[in-house]
Amino acid sequence: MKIKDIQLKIILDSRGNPTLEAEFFPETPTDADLTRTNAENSQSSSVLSRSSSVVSSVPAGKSKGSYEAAVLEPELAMEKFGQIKKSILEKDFKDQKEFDYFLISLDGTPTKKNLGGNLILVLSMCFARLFARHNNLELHDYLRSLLSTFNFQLSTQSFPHPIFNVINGGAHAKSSLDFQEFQIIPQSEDFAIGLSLGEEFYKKLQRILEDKFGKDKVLLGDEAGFSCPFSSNEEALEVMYELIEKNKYPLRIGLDTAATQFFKENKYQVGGSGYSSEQIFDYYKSIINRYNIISLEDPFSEDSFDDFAHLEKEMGGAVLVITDDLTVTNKERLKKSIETKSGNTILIKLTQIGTVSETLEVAALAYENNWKTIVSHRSGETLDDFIADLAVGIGAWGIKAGAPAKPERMAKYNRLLEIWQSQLKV
Ligand code: 2PG
Ligand code: MG
Repeated sequence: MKIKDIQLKIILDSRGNPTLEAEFFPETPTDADLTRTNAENSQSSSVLSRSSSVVSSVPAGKSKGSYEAAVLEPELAMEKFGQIKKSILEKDFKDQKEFDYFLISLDGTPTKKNLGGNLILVLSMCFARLFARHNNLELHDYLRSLLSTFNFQLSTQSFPHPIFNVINGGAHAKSSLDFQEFQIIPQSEDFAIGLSLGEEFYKKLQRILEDKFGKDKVLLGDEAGFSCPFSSNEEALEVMYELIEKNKYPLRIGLDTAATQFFKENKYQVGGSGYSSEQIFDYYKSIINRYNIISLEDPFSEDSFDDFAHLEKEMGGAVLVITDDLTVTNKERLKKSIETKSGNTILIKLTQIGTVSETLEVAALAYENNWKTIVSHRSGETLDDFIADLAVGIGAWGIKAGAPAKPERMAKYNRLLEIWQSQLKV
């Protein structure tokens, strides 16, 4: 597939920070293409859609792992793009891998620090969208088909569980909470039911928090979850747990503690005290049991393979032990985690590695080793809904897209709803 033109520009993300948006324009269909397409499909709209452009944009993290792909300042990325644009437009790419690895080789560094993971990714996502359209495929079907290029055939038809981050702490809020994300996860396999449960819980929680702290003290964090002056992590868990129990909601609680953020001088600083890894381990065990917690993401700092392995060994049968900063969607770090049994579920973030192909390769590796995947947004988001298709495409166990509020989060949940409804019709 040849690309006729690419436009790159700077837009603002949900935190008001500059980020990249790319637009790919396909080669205009030739007369032969038009005749062929008309014969294949009598609806001329398909021809029109094939000839229109596609747009993608990249989000940005705040609690980032040290091993993530490099991010360039958007202004500098624009300059770099000016240097490589011609070489991209000259080529006729046979598939996603060829496109992505062309950019990887142009960059020439393991961390993509030359061109920037953000620049490479925004181009890679646009290529995926254009290639899917070129082949008359829904993006999620196209992404699923790409898994097989990494020798993995997905057999399950499950739909991702939405993971709603309803209380924000850590780096994502001004509150005193050490833990970053307090999530609810519907137990229903029906996505539409799960979404409405999330909405109902979120609205009830808002009323409870406003009564407890006063309206002016209930703010929103970066991922649209509530940010309030809780006195401890347990106080936040207690409010959520009570609400679930009182209404008998089929919801479980999940946590992303994002422990790298509060690991200082070899101790986990929680609630004003320093915990050793053994102490924080025992603390996690007690809250998992008390609040019937289903998942724990980044409970230890980003190089603590052994501590993750310990938790996986003791609690892995009952809890999703999720690696985020530990694995950073990186094949080598996932390999090490698999070898050391440091977890059972990997968080998948396109931005951490910087291309669609490498992301899929990591997902395939996870599945081959019986790990689950959860696709995730970033705290600084855009209106792009690519990750919804990615989560469905790779058959992820879940998708983390923030609270069910704010347009940049709802874009993902609404796209999932659209895919869910379209699958019901089949
Ligand atoms: C995380 C992410 C997304 P950030 O830690 O999982 O929720 O946060 O995008 O700030 O790295
Ligand atoms: Mg995380």
